[in-house]
Amino acid sequence: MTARNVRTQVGIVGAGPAGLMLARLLRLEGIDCVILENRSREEIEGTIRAGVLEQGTTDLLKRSGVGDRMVREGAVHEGIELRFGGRGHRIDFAALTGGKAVTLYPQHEVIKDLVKSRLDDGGEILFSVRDVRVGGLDAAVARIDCLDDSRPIAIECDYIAGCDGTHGVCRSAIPAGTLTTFERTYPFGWLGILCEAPPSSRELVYARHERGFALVSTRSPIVQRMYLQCDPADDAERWSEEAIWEELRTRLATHDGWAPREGRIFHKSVIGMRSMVTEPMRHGRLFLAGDAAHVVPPTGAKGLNLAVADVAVLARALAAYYATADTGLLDRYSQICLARVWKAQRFSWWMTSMLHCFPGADAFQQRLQLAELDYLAHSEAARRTLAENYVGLP
Ligand code: RFL
Ligand code: PHB
Repeated sequence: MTARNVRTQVGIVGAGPAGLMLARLLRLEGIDCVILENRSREEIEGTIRAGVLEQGTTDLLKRSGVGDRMVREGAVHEGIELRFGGRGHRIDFAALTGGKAVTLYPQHEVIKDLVKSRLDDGGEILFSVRDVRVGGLDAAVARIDCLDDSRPIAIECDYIAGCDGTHGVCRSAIPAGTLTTFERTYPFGWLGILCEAPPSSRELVYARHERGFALVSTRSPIVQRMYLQCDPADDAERWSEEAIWEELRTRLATHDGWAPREGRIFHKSVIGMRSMVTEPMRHGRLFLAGDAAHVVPPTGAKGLNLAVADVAVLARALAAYYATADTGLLDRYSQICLARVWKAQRFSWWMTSMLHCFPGADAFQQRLQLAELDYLAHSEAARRTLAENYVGLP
């Protein structure tokens, strides 16, 4: 089969939130790009992941003309509940942050909106490509090679955006010894479920219990999302519906008799919990963004939001470069992103540490956890710190 050769300004590897949002922002700046994705459109539009969008993420989606459905169908949440010792304590985001909030709108719906906007604009996304390789990172022109069916495609570009997530190929294409990786793996995972039931609570509930963490989230008036701390090696299939509800009832119970509203569970999976940061987030013509550069445990609901924040910086830097040939902002990309990434890492680690049972933790550590939660319940300053981080730092 004859090879296809493409020349573009920016080659984007990965059609997750980072890659698709970058393509949208570049389009608004009149910058040409190509997106390569190794899964099919159906797969990326059907993968269940995040749900919480920070204020800055929703503002950017709206400003970029891809927020209409999110505004219509998303649910604005002005607070969350922290639950421990059988009692709930509300964190009032609106009051503590001057009116800010988060929006509950599933990640795969964001993906659908971004894919549709790109295709409606006549942009291309190469789905289901194989054998993606990136090169020329230190040369005058960067290059991406892949196979579309069995047809070779060669893309030459000025820059590559590595938006291919944790298991992608871009990070590992950077020469050994040039990156430093900071990493922590937690000794537990989350069992996540989707069920057919009405909402159990008006806002998200983050619960700490002696048997482990539990989280009540939502997807729509008829579909709910809940999580339970579990062994990271657990097989979701071995958790029966009854065992899941029993554990959720126990961990979420309050003295005034609150119980989750139950319904058929139609999706369950176990996810690991990890913190990881790669420094720097750039090598030559390759810029890493989103999960390709950093991973947070989901307790702070930050992953997707960090991915969007990275590409907002990258799009601005590329726009400045194409307008003036000045590489100043591109040169500061890593430094600008990492300042935010580390703060989100700290917040996600702190929420995780405060709310989970650590195997082997002694009574001293458990008392400290409870003291931290009690401090939050009784100090407005402490609640403001949580609220400011949860809705998203500027
Ligand atoms: P993604 O979404 O992983 O997208 C990467 C894309 O690249 C493709 N790919 C390749 N394409 C071409 N060639 C290759 N060699 C490739 N290798 C991979 C993949 O198929 C994929 O389509 O990364 P991105 O764009 O950086 O986005 C990151 C977010 O997806 C992630 O951080 C969030 O889902 C994390 N997360 C949450 N984030 C939040 O902000 N709020 C939340 O409430 C939240 N909840 C969650 C979460 C993640 C979860 N899981 C499953 C880990 C809840 C869960 C349960
Ligand atoms: C979700 O709705 O999937 C969700 C909500 C809050 C989190 C993590 C995940 O902290």
